[in-house]
Amino acid sequence: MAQTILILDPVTRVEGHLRLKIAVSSGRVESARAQGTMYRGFENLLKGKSPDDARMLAQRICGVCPASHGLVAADAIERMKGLTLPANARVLRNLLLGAEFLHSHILHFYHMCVPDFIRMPESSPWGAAYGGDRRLSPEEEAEIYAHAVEAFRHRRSAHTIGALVGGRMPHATGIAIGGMGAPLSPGASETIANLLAELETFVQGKMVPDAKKIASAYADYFSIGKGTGNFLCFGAFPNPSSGKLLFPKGFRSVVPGSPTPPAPLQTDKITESIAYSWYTGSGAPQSPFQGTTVPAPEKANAYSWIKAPRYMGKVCEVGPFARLAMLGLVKTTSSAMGRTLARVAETAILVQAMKKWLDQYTPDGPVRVQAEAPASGTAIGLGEAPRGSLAHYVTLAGRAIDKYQIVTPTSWNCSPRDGQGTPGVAEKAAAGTPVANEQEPIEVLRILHSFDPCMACSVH
Ligand code: NFE
Ligand code: MG
Repeated sequence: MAQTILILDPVTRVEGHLRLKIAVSSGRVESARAQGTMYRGFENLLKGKSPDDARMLAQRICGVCPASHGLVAADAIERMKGLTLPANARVLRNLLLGAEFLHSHILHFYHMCVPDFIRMPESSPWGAAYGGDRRLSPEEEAEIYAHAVEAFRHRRSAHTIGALVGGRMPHATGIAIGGMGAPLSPGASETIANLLAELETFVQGKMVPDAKKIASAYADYFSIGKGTGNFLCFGAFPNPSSGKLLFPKGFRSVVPGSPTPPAPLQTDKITESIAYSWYTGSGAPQSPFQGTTVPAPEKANAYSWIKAPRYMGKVCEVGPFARLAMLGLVKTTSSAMGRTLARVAETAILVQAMKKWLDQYTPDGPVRVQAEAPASGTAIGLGEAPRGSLAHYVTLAGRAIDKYQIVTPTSWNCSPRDGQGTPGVAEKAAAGTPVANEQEPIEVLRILHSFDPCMACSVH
C-alpha cells in the first residue's frame, strides 16, 4: 500500500513553530515525528550573567508562560539558600501564576482548540487549516463563536491581574529572590476580586458548558491520541500558610493493568537525551546538570531542536491531565479530548482557588525575605507552567551563572525519540490514528493541539 508523507507545519496558531511529520498508509498514521524547528540558546545566553538576572531573562523564553519561567528561576536560588517565603509572597506568586494559567488556558481553548471543532469565520485569526467534520448545529456554533470573541476580554482580565500582582504582564517585573518586589497597591485587591468574579462567571457559565458540548459531539476523541499513561508533576500553588501544594508533585502511572498510586518525585531520575536532537554529545541519557547545549545542525539522524527528557527512562506526559491524574481526579490514560477537558476543568479549579488566596492576603504583611544569591552552588528550580512541569538546573560559580539547563513542559510532551528509539508522548499519541482524509488529517491536528504545544518554550 502506498505511503504518504505529510508535513503539518505550523501545527499551532500562535506559537507556530512545531512541525509534525507523519507517514500515512491505508487511512492510518504509521508513525510521527515531532520537530522543533528553531534554535534559541537561552541556556548559553545565561552563562556568565548575574544569578539575579535569570528571573528576568528566562521570562523572555515565552510570552505565554513568562511568569512560570521567572518563578522557577527564582525558586532555584531560593532552594540554594533554603529560604521559606512569607505567606503574602505565596499569595502573590499564586495569583501571578494562576492568572498566567487562566490566560493561557482560555487562549488555548477558545483560540486554538475550538476552531478545530466548529466552523468559524474564514478571516484571520479564525480560519482553520483543515475543514470538514464539523458536528455542532449552526446555532451552537454561533454561540460558541460569540464566546470565543468574548474570551479576548477575559484573557485581558487575566493579564490585568498578573500586572497588578507582578508589575506587568507578560514578563513580570515583580518577581524577586525571596518573594515579590512590592505589595499590592491600595485598591488592587478589590480590582482583582472583581476581575476574578467576572472570570468565574465566564468559565463556569460558558467555557465549561462549551467544552462539554464539544466533548459530547466528539466523544470518539476520548479514544484517540492516547498518551503513555505515565504522568509527572513538579508541584505548584502552595497553600499560603501550610505550604501544602494544590497540585502535588510526583510520578504516577495509570497504564492499564499496572496503575500505581502517586509516587514521590525523585529528581535524580530525570534525564535528557540528545540522540535525535541537533546537539553534540553522546546521546546517552544524562542528568540536565551534566547536559550541554552545543548546536549541531548537520547531525545525521537528528530531526529536532527539542531534547528528549525522560523519568526513570519512561516517556512521561505533563500538563493539566497529569496534574489531575496526580490528584486522582482522572483515572484513565490521557486522550485528545481528555487533555482538553482537563485543561478546562483546571481553569475552573484555579479561579476558585485564586479567590481564596486573595482573601488570605494581609495588607501589612511582608512580601519578601531579603536575600541575595550565593556566590556558588547548585539547585533545581521546580514548578508547573500552564503546559506542565518546568525545571531550571542552575550552577553558580564566582557570583555568576556557570551553567543553566532548562527542561520545559513541551519538551516532555513533544520530544523526539530517545536513545532507545522510543517516541515522545505526542509522537506516540499521533501514531496509529485513523484518518478519514489523508490529505487533511484533521484528527492528527486535533491530537497535537490537545497538548497545547509551545515551540518557543520547547527549544528555548
Ligand atoms: Ni511557551 Fe511554557 C508553558 C514553558 S511550554 S508556554 O506552559 O515552560 O514548554
Ligand atoms: Mg534545555
